[in-house]
Amino acid sequence: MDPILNRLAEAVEAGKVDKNSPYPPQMKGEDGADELAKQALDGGVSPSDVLTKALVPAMDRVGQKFSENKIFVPQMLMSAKAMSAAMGHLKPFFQSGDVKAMGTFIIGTVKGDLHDIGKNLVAMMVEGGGWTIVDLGVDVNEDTFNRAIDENPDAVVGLSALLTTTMANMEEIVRKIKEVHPGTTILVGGAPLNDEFRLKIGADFYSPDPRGAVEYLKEHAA
Ligand code: B12
Repeated sequence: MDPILNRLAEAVEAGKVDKNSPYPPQMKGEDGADELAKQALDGGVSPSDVLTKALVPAMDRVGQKFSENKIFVPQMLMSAKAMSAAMGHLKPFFQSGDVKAMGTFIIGTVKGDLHDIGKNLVAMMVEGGGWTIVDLGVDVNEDTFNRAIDENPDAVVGLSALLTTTMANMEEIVRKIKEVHPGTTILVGGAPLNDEFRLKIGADFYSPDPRGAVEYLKEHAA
C-alpha cells in the first residue's frame, strides 16, 4: 500500500487535523489529515483508495477503541475532525460521481431534544464509512424527516435522543416515518435507549455507539 495512505490513516486515528493543529502534542509540526489527503490525491492515489484504504479503516479502529473504552469522546471528536478535513478533499470527487457513495444517511436529533454531540459523532463516522450525510440538526419533527426522505428516496434514517422525555417523541417520529415511507430503514441511538426500546417502537436497528451503525450500514448497503 502507498506509504502516504498509512500516514493518512495514522493521522486520522491520532486526531491530527492539520499541520498547525497542536493536538496530539507528539505530532507537533507534522502534516495532518488535511495535508496528507491532498498529497495522496495530488500524487495520483485514487479518491476511492484514500477513502477505503485509509480513512474508513482508521475510523473503524477509532470506533473500535471507543467501544472498548480505550479512547474517549474528546479523542474521538479529534479523529472525526481529522477525517472531515480529509473528506473535504474527497467531496469534489463524490459530487462529480468519480467515487460512488454507499448511499444517503439522513440524521437528526428528535424534536424537543437539543443534544447534538453524539448525533454529530455518528454523522461523521457514517460519513467516514462512505455515506452522503443529510444532517437535519436538532429538535427535528416527523414532517422534516419525511420531507428529507421525499428528497432522498432510498436514504437510511438515523434518530438520536438523549432525554427520557424525548424518547416518546422518537417513538412518534418512527411511527410517522413508517406510515408515510414504509420501506425506510431507521437506526436509533442515544444514551437512554436500548434494544428493547428499539423493538418496542418499531425501529430497525439500535447501536450504543457509531461503530455499530457503520457496521450495520456496511452490511445493509444497497
Ligand atoms: C452535554 C450535555 C448537555 C448540553 C448539550 C450540548 C450539545 N450541543 O449537545 C446542554 C447543556 C445543552 C444540555 C441541556 C440539557 N440537558 Co443535557 N447533558 C449533557 C451531557 C453532560 C452529555 C451528553 C453528551 O454529549 N454525551 C456524549 C455523547 C458522545 O454521547 P451520546 O450523546 O450518548 O451519543 C453516543 C451514543 O448514545 C450514540 N448515539 C447517539 N445518537 C445516536 C444516533 C444513532 C442513530 C446511533 C446509532 C447512535 C447514537 O453514539 C454516540 C457516541 O457514542 C449528559 C450527561 C451524560 N453524561 O450523558 C446530559 C444529559 C443528557 N442532559 C440531561 C438534561 C436533563 C438536560 C436538560 C433538560 C437540562 C435542563 N434542565 O435544562 C437540558 C435539555 C435541553 C434539551 N431540550 O435538549 C440529562 C437527561 C436525563 C434524562 N434521563 O432525561 C443528562 C443525562 C444529565 C443528567 N444526568 O441529568 N445537556
